[in-house]
Amino acid sequence: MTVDMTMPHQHHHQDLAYGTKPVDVILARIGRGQKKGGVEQGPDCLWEGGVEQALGEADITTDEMRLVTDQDFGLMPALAELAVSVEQAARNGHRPLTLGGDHSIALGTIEGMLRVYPDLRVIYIDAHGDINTPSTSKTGNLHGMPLAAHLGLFGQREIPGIGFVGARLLPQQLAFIGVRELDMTEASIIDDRNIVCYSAEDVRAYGMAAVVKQVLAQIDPEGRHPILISFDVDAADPSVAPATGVPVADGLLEEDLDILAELLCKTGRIAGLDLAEVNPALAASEADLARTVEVTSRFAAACLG
Ligand SMILES: [Mn+2]
Repeated sequence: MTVDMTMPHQHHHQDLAYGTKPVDVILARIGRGQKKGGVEQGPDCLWEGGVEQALGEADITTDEMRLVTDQDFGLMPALAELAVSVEQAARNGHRPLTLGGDHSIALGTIEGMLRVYPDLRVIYIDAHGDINTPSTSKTGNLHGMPLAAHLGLFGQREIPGIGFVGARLLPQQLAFIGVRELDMTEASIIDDRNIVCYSAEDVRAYGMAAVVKQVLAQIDPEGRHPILISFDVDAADPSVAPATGVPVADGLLEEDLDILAELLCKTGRIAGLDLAEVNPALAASEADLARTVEVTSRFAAACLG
């Protein structure tokens, strides 16, 4: 057998223009990855309160609408079902937009995307690392563990029902933006594995445009990989997005989010988007909730536009 060494490398996804794929909306009414009530109402609140309108105004085509809830059979079956919904959307050539829900949704969304795009890149925008294992977690809350699960940092027996996660994410497929509250064990996991990580302080020091450029240069230097953006609203400053479960001071500002969304959208490779941790029950006022929903909706439309 002869091998033609002049053949260029096959770039499987290069022919696909992710930016123009229709969007499938998944309402993930999932709140049992943490203990504060109300976050399971986030998806409906986001969709009806601003996301639908923002996508429409940006002329983004939406196709299917799916619904997943953890109320009937519990958290793990809901997350396994979410993985299947995301997988189906991606296989149909669509971009899954998952509205959470607490950030345990990333167990389902990243899994679903990896089944279709093994070479996926994940840009995780969050105040927290969400990279605890059951043994390092101080709270035992699953919304703080999805990345550790995908990286295979703990045994599947440690959490009953998590067997649907293939644990096939490599550290070099992941980058953080906006992090500012890491447990010591999380910080060493990120350090030891050389995971690309830019804090909110880095964003203030270098500017968001420089940070995005660095992130893309580090996780996708050839500019050819599909990207999942997993956005936790607590990445934003509490003055920008107050209606969330675990707010942390000194976060990203509105202009940071605008630049972030614009530059990621410009890559043409956003293959999916998660919106997590909007909790309408934790808003101190109608105005606080409206601001949180508005900022999140604008971010979504700018990413997918
Ligand atoms: Mn999170």
